Amino acid sequence: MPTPTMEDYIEQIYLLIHTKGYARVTDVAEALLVHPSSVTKMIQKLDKESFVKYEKYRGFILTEKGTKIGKRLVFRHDLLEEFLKLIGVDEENIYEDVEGIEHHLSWNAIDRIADLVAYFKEDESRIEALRKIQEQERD
Ligand SMILES: [Mn+2]
Repeated sequence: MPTPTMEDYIEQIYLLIHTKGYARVTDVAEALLVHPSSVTKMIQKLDKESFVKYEKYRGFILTEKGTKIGKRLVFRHDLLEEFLKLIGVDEENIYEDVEGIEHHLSWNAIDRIADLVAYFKEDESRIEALRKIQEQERD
């Protein structure tokens, strides 16, 4: 199991590969606001655990295992953003909140949150009912 920090790296590498087609040490450093030397160190660690394949001077790619996990991590991040938005969390808090909680929920909890998001999306009136309660709370 990857640690929270490893998860952040795998998630960013997956995103970079899927938006730019490749991930370089500098891109990852920029995305995670860390020093490139930290990225190199982490890439070596991820290589040891078979999440990436690191080739000196040629960069690195996600392995099949890394890609599979990266996809789940991005899904989890996006789902939690959708969930917080749905329950009415202010836009400016959403990204930071998700970054703060995403590593600390079980996949069981993630699946149940996915059910709840699906429940709300299935019928728009459910969201409206929630908004009504929230308006009453504010008065
Ligand atoms: Mn994230």
